[in-house]
Amino acid sequence: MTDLKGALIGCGFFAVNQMHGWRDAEGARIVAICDRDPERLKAVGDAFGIQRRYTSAEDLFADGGFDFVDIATTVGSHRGLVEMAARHGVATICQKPIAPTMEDAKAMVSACAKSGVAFMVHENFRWQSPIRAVKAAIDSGAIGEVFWGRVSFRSGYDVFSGQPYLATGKRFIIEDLGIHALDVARYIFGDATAVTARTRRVNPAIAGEDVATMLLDHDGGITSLVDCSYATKLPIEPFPETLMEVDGSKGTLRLTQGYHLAVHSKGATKLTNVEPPALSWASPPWHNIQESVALIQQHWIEALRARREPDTSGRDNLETFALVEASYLSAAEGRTVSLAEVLG
Ligand code: NAD
Ligand code: 89Y
Repeated sequence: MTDLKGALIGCGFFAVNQMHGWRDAEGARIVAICDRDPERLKAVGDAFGIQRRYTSAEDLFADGGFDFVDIATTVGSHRGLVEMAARHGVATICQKPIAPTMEDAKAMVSACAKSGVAFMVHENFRWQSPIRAVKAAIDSGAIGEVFWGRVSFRSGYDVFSGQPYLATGKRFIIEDLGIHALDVARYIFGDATAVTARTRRVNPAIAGEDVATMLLDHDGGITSLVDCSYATKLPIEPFPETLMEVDGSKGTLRLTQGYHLAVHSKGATKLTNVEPPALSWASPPWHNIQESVALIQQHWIEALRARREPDTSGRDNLETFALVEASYLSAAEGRTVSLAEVLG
């Protein structure tokens, strides 16, 4: 079977991981790249040996010659680029957060649906091996029926030096990082119906909130707590580990720092090391995230070939984005917000 051909738009900080992932992927390769910044375009083009280079997305689509586009720009450009891809009938992956508003996010999903093109949001945290191990342990029935859970990401890591734009937005941690933890909560505990959130800014040098605590009601009656912080200075820095606690009718599960998974059931505790492998191009501590990039890309290739909706399709991601919107609204107004209110 011939490789799918892809184009990547946005050759910045995170796209380098995506380019490494595509280089190793089975069944797809990147044939063209685009960035409006010529220096970044050159750096990625030279590093990955891509000859077709564009400073304008319009020119890239006009020339065509690829089956899908991978959009790794920041949120402000997502809608315009996804709609452009839909107009050209090109299947699309778009980085998180899908859009700045629910209106934009819905318009993007609808544009792709109308054009009949596949649309996936690059929501990779649920593809991390430790998160997959949690899901497998729950699905094995070892801890019985789940009634409570926690998804926690607390760190003091300096994310601003690599991604300076994170310090300048009115919204920070929920939109940037909490969005992943909220998606993991949906993946493990099911869709949510309501959220109650509190936020805080501790770091005076940034514009948005760097601490958020969210209480979620899930469809099946599970309650979960999703908490994230970039203002938490711990003796051993856990970045970028997502930690989890799950209580069930027959036992408990704990995913603790250092990628330790403890499944306690029937009076015995099974301990497993679930640290992801560091791929050849990995740069610890990012290896956990980097492996999940490779895994979500392989999932995209398989879904596209099988004409199956990807797990984190645009349609699916509206539910995750609704949790982001509902959390900001809840924190601003000090009340519980139902997902129906923000989904419309
Ligand atoms: P960045 O600013 O370093 O890179 C973005 C690049 O896109 C820049 O080089 C910019 O010139 C280019 N660009 C912007 N608009 C463009 C347009 N219209 N046409 C062509 N080029 C354009 O940002 P980053 O830190 O690499 O983040 C990129 C995206 O990846 C963000 O959405 C961020 O949230 C996401 N991200 C995801 C993860 C993850 O684990 N999923 C981790 C980090 C960042
Ligand atoms: O942008 C963020 C993401 O998606 O994962 C970690 C990150 O790079 C910083 O919070």
